[in-house]
Amino acid sequence: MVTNIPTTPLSDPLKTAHSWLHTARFLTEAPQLHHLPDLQIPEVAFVGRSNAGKSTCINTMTQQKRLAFASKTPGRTQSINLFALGKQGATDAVLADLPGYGYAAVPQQAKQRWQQVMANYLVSRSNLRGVVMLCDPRLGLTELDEALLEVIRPRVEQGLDFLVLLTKADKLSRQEANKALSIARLQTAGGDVKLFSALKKQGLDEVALTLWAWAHPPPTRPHDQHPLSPPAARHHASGAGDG
Ligand SMILES: Nc1nc2c(ncn2[C@@H]2O[C@H](COP(=O)(O)OP(=O)(O)OP(=O)(O)O)[C@@H](O)[C@H]2O)c(=O)[nH]1
Ligand SMILES: [Mg+2]
Repeated sequence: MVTNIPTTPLSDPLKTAHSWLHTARFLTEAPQLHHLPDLQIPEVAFVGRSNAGKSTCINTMTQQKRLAFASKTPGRTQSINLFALGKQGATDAVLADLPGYGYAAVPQQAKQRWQQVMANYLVSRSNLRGVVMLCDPRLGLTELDEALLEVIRPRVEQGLDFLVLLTKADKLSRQEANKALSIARLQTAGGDVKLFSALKKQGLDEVALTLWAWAHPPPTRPHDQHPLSPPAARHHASGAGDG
């Protein structure tokens, strides 16, 4: 008997993306940059002001209540937390939850130190493939967000993927949401800006598809100078000097 052609979940890009995100598990916590493991797989960083909803967004996308530490108290996330993605132990990407910036109660010195750590991370993390900036639309993109945009601009020009999520969209009317979208698009010079609500489960499909695509770029891209392309001269002939 001929069996039916299976419609496997994996044939549906949306299901593939969501089920991939649901594999997330804690990988490591790095209080400083030198504690970060040297990874060769794509990394996507979640950045934004304190309390913007970064940890909540990660928990929502991975469908896990307490993977990342979310809290009403700003400044809850104090280290870079990495979460591994990929089925059956085959890790093929990581999500990085970063501490937020701009929290008023943090002493000035600690603020500046962290801003420096984050800038260094964004500039130097070699496997960084994409950045999701989360922003509370009731505050809009602040000076610190704009400073961060400046830090990553050169890498975005070289192919780093970038997305702005206006979080807590459940708190906005449709008119307010449209206005916030327009302003953020202007501030990011036509960047990709989307609405997101963990509460109302708004924007989850778009974010899942985006993250999946970032972590799984097609094998042949037109400009092969992508930052994650393996250097051509990586495997030089060894044995020089052998006689
Ligand atoms: N209404 C609503 N509240 C949200 C949403 N997302 C996050 N929050 C709330 O916002 C607060 C901060 O969320 P977090 O996810 O801890 O924010 P964070 O950006 O990780 O904060 P830091 O770790 O301090 O940088 C919490 O009280 C969340 O419940 C949302 O989509 N809607
Ligand atoms: Mg957090």
